Amino acid sequence: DPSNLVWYQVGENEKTITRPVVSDSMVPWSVDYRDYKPIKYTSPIVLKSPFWADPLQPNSDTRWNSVDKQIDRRSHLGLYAIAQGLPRNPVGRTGIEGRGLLGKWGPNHAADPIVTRWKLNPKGMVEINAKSKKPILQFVAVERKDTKEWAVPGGMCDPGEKISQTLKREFMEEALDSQNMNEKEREKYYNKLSDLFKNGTEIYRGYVDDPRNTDNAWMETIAVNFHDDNNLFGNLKLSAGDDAGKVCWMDIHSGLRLYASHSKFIHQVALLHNADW
Ligand code: RP5
Ligand code: MG
Ligand code: MG
Repeated sequence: DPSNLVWYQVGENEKTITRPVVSDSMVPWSVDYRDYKPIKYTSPIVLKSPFWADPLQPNSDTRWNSVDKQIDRRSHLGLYAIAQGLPRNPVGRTGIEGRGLLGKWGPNHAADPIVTRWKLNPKGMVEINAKSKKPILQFVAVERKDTKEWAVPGGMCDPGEKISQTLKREFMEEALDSQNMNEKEREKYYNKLSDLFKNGTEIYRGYVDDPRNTDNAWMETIAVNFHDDNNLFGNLKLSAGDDAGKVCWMDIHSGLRLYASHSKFIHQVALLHNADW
């Protein structure tokens, strides 16, 4: 995947780092690769030890593969190995050692809310694709500020936070710009969202093919679909916030090219609803 060869960094010290190519056959750790020369990289943002990041060298009492002082260090893929004191990416070689832009050594957990509705034509009827004869589904998409790619408005789980909270909080921040609401507005939107988010269908749980992944730090997520069949969302105004630059209802079809593994999640959602793809 060519988008995986480039290392993005936003904010201060913006620069691009080229990820050494690891051919698919050399990815598994079980394959002997004596000439493997990953570059070492930890972003200057992470080196400054922000509150969301682990220490530069993990403490000797870090509890890998467990919940460690509220931080979930378990992987959805099962137990991961510790090599030379550092977690090893369970999927294999990535070309980069260190944490790159990720805060946590090992799994970095996120949640992805996929909010969908049927596309309506100007007459208010569900729009049907002429070729497939299937109805067209739309989802709330954001344009990420970092890579400028369209994506699901997901984000990282805070320590101790329940997934259901992360899903709501990230949707509020990125698709409704809750950080720029007053208390009253925030409550109104939160209550509406809570209604819609009561019934979700889990779409995916596992590793994400994220451009930030390294040999020692990687993204994992739980993606959940919330389908707005009762037009709860009808008059909720979308507004991009936090790490999202734009937001919109996007038509779902097989031509979508989204951030990381998000096209795969959206395809699953289309199958779930027997929608056009
Ligand atoms: C992706 O990164 C996940 O699927 C999730 O959408 C996202 C979380 O990272 P941030 O949006 O907080 O950067 O791997
Ligand atoms: Mg976010
Ligand atoms: Mg995000």
